Amino acid sequence: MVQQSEFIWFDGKQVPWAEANVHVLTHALHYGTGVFEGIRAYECTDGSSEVFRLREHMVRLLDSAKIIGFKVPYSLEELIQATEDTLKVNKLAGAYVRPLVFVGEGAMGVHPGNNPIRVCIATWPWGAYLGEDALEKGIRVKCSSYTRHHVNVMMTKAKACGNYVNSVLAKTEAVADGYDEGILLDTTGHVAEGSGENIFMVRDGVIYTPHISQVLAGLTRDSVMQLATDLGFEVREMSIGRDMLYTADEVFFTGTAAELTPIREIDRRQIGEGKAGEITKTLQTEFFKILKGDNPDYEHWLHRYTLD
Ligand code: PPE
Repeated sequence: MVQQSEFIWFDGKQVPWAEANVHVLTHALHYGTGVFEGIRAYECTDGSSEVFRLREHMVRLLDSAKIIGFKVPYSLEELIQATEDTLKVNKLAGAYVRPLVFVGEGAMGVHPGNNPIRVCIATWPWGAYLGEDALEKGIRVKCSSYTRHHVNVMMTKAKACGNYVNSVLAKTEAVADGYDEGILLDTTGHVAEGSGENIFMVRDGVIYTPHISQVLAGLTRDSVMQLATDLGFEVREMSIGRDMLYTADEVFFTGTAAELTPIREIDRRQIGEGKAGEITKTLQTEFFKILKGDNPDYEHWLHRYTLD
């Protein structure tokens, strides 16, 4: 069960958690007509808090809406302010933040017509996405029997609700088969991403990740690529076959929810030494320092706030 907080920002107001409800004929419930974000806020070492890359997440939310064709009734600045206000009213020093823009009730039928565009921002405490041990010991994953979206079937750059049925299929299959997560291959058979994560591999000290053409442009992916480059690692984007993952020295997932999670086994093959690799651990340590506000070089990624 999600750990409830007191208020959810809904269409411009702070609404008590239990009252943030919609009608069953909400368009988005029927046709997946919504876009969302996943953002995390962290409590920093100095006692303040920060929302990680809040502005970029909200830009991506507005971009997702633009791709699907929704006009969001709030500005970028209003969404940023609403997020900070919601964290504060809920007295959350650290949290997961879930903004959702969706087509509300009105007309039925595929055409969204003049149905209202509704916006909410929920915040709640959320621990390690793939289990407590995952960040330390790594997880077991399988290549999914489901294929990731073709770029002209679903809009892969939009974090659209409907797109996630594909993720749900991959995740439930992986869990039912005894794995922690699934890796989806793209329509050419190359590695795309996890059900809710981007993927990286390390070979001979070089870090590789699939091109962003068919995957979500993850902000954690972008952050880790910049961090790794700054640390002196070579980072390359390229097409990756699943066989290349099998023989990689290290493989890891990145995502707001998953943070930086090592992968220790893929399709019953041990990856590297079957535990978090050295480069993965270095990146994890340095990334968490940034998230905790301990690396001033990346202060521009942090939206700081304090609870009164
Ligand atoms: N790919 C997919 C398909 C994806 O859903 C996410 C985030 C990423 C990559 C990584 O993107 P970023 O968070 O910007 O680094 N998935 C969100 C939702 C997870 C969920 O179960 O809900 C998240 O991590 O918040």
